[in-house]
Amino acid sequence: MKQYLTFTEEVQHALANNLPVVALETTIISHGMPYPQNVQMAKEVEQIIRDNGAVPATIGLMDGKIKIGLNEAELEEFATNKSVEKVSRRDFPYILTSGKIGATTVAATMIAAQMAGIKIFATGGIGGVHREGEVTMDVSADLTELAQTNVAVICAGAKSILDIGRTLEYLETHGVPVIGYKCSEFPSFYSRESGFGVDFNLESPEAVASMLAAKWELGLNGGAVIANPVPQEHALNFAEIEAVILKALAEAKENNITGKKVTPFILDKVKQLTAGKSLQTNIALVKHNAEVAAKIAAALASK
Ligand code: PSU
Ligand code: MN
Repeated sequence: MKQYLTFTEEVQHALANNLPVVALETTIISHGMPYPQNVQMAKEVEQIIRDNGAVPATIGLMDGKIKIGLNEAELEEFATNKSVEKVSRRDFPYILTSGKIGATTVAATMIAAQMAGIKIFATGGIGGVHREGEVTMDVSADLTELAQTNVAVICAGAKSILDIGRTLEYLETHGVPVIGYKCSEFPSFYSRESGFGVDFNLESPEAVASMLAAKWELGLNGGAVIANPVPQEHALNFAEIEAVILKALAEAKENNITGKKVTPFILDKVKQLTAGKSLQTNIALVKHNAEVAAKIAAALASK
């Protein structure tokens, strides 16, 4: 498997010396935000991780390799190249053997992180069970990955474009702990509330690190969701966002959008309908997740 991985010097050095490392995804760059905010966000997030005592490893597929850590030119490529494919578990073999450029989703980033020996991953929001998913069977592969791969995902919850209740039920069935980091309500990405609770509330990076270490020492395979609500000053109003989401969902239906196009389509509509506001919130919450993830990675490395 190692023949498919390449590392930047910074990440290789960190992994060889047991220093804290935080994985980052590329779909958020290629399919989640417009240029140039996407590449600027990517660089700032990496710096926040360094400032908080860990090494960032942004992950992407390029030239037949799974790159663990990207240089500036590569980040720019993911941010600008329109032919970058969205990669989940199913897509690895095709993207690698065709030499295409693949941006990793939450699921794919978890897989690559586990291959590289990275346990902590920061992103914006996870995929989940889509609304009407009980009919369409549109359930993100992020959830099946959380069920089996030993990587903790620090995120601002799940966007309410999803059916958050069914998403949490799915995670419960598959034994994935949902931890509220300094909160007891599961956040819905742009907002700090969702109407749903978390399984456990933890108040420090050390407490999260201890829980993760115990889970994996017990041989309980799978990931964990560490839900870190967007800081209050950047949060959007839940009811306002709901109205926007209903419009976006209706447009997706009208246009018969299916498969892996669903999430990027809806995210793009939400972005258009909220003008620049949602983008600022999105950037702020990713930065906050990076900071918390770096602290958890540092606490885990010192165990
Ligand atoms: N949710 C967001 N922003 C995102 C995504 C999800 O709020 O950018 C991206 C992530 O990369 C996630 C993927 O892993 O979409 C899920 O896609 P799908 O629903 O097709 O599994
Ligand atoms: Mn889907």
